[in-house]
Amino acid sequence: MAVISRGFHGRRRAGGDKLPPGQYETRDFPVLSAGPTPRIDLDSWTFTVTTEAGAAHAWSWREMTALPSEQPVVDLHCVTKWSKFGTRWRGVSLDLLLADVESAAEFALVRSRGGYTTNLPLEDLLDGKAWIAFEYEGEELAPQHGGPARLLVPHLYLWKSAKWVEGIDLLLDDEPGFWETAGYNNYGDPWREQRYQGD
Ligand SMILES: Nc1nc2c(c(=O)[nH]1)N[C@H]1C(S)=C(S)[C@@H](COP(=O)(O)O)O[C@H]1N2
Ligand SMILES: [Mo]
Repeated sequence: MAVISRGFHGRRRAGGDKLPPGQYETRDFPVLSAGPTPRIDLDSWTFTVTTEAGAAHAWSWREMTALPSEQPVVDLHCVTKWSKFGTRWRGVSLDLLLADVESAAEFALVRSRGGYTTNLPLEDLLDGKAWIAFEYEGEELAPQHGGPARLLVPHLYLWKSAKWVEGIDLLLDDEPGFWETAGYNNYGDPWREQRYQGD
């Protein structure tokens, strides 16, 4: 028997297929920070990947910005329910940064200036899904949005996109970060509406 599900095909939410459940579209770019915006000096800026064996791989600002970069255009989804479509960034892919890093880790803990942390499975940083981003809409990334550089991992809720990123620890065992310790979901997939623990 052929079943045609008219209801399913006929219904489209406002925002079309780009809006995850429970979200609304905004044109603004709200600022959400758990603390003050740090002032970061580019001459002393470093980004460090540390493996589970303690090996450190570090890039200066000059080294980072001299690497081949990409210009991802992505939708952002914040757990406070706003989504912003079609944002354009420039950044270096984590695939490139992790290519020569020897590790058996399955988890990552991202660290920012000021003590903010967030965790995610290492595979969520790979395969073109994450960048160290330092430009937004053709301009240097503004301090309140994480400048000089932030993690950009847009397929997860935006709290995973750590602003003022300083490094990533590669871990054999998962370690919850700032919001994950405070009751937010450990993974944070907007399409499965994983806002809080237990979602
Ligand atoms: N270092 C740091 N990164 C952070 C935060 C923070 O407080 N500190 N807030 C997170 C949260 S909850 C969100 S929603 C986004 C907000 O990014 P925006 O301020 O650029 O919109 O940054 C995330 N990254
Ligand atoms: Mo957030």
